[in-house]
Amino acid sequence: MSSYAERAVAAVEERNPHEPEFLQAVREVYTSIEPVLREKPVYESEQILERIAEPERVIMFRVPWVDDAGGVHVNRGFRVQMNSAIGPYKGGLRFHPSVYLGLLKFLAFEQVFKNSLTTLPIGGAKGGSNFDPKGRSDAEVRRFCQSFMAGLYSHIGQFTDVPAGDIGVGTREIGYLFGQYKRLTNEFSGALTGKGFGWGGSLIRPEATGYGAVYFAEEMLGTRGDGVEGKTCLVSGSGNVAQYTVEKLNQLGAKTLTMSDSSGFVFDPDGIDAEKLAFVMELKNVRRARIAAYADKYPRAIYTPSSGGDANPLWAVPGDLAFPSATQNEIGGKDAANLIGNRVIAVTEGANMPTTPDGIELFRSADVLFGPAKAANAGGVTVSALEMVQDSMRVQWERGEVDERLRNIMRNIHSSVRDAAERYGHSGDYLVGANIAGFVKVADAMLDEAVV
Ligand code: NDP
Ligand code: 2IT
Repeated sequence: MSSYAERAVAAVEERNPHEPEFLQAVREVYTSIEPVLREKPVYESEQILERIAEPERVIMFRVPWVDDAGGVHVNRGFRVQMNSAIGPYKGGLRFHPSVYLGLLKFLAFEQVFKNSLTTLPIGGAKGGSNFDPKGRSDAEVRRFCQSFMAGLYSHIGQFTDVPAGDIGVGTREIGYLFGQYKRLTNEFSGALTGKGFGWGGSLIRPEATGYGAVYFAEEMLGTRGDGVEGKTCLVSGSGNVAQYTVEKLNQLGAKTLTMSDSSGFVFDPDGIDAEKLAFVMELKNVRRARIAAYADKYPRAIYTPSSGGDANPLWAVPGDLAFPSATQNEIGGKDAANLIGNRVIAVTEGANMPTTPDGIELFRSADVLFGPAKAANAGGVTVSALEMVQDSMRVQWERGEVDERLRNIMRNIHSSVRDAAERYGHSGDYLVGANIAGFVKVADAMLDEAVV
């Protein structure tokens, strides 16, 4: 007879046939929490797996806007409010042409368990649009953001749902979104996080995801008497998460060899030091140009354009630690095999679901330390939740205080994930541990709150 997890996966597949990323995320979680489902049959009798994969609410709206030449465009806006059992909905907004409902359902589903792991009282959500910011002027992005918020504002709020950034949404976009929210509601409240420090934001929020991922790697390596100091590192992406991953790696004495964008990657044999990272930040955040320009500026670096093949040459560069920090499914089976062939010690997921299921299996069987996204990249939403605390108290904490809290929470996430894996007979398996620890808290809250 099939298990409850298998039956629930089959039911979710039948209901959501054209959403491959969502199904991938659900399969991974459900199959890895089997031990806890066996231990507590009440999860089945109360249909927790059926309920937890169904968004509490989905908002979908038209986003019309006018380009600089007067042309009219229409995009699609979404907010997937997945689960509010342990707190108000919380999660980022993604602006990227690949966005559709199924992609946001995967991200919102992951967010539920990630937010549970942070130890803070936040439910899970995700939103965004298929708007492509590339090549758009500042004024076009501003008009788009204002129109997006006109469609969203009545569904969010400090006690309801608190969006933040994700791919394509950084401090600039949060500013435009926040200004419009404030205008429409006549209220200055912490309804968005990732705000500028001068208008209600938290210090360390820009750094939090990248710093948190490196802190998590440090914890994992610590279990083997090792650390990031002196290691060579492969980082993908060159956006928010990648930039602050490299910054923290530099601070801790590691050397980063690679960064990338969707056009290609750079390999710098001398390492991307603080000065070169400042160049990348200016290139990506101010000039909004391509990473290829890095190799023009630093001629010892080699630029390789994306080929679209089934293996990414970035992951064939020899390195001790890998930090995939761009997007989902960016490490496939061949990439994992290449990393293992080059004796990678740890893979720490800065992006959401960057490793495919066959990649994960290979890392497991090769005994590579594997930090799954919902634990390893939880630092971003952690400091978002700390921003909510500061907004409620009408205070702003010092940089050192926020960083210290982030460091402690990443340490706690690491130990709760390890403990859960150990308790259920999967010692050292961070994937099983993260899924179980994240799930149990939300599922038990759902039991307490009855069938709603
Ligand atoms: P940014 O928009 O700042 O940067 C994204 C980077 O990834 C860019 O270099 C971008 O290249 C690259 N990228 C995006 N899509 C693709 C793609 N389809 N193929 C190849 N490269 C791509 O986003 P973030 O750094 O904020 O987010 C990166 C990842 O981290 C995402 O998975 C996000 O969900 C996750 N994350 C982000 C958090 C945050 O706080 N921001 C928190 C937790 C997770 P290009 O410029 O060419 O598009
Ligand atoms: O994937 C994520 O955790 C984020 N994009 C951050 C969400 C948040 O609310 O800060």
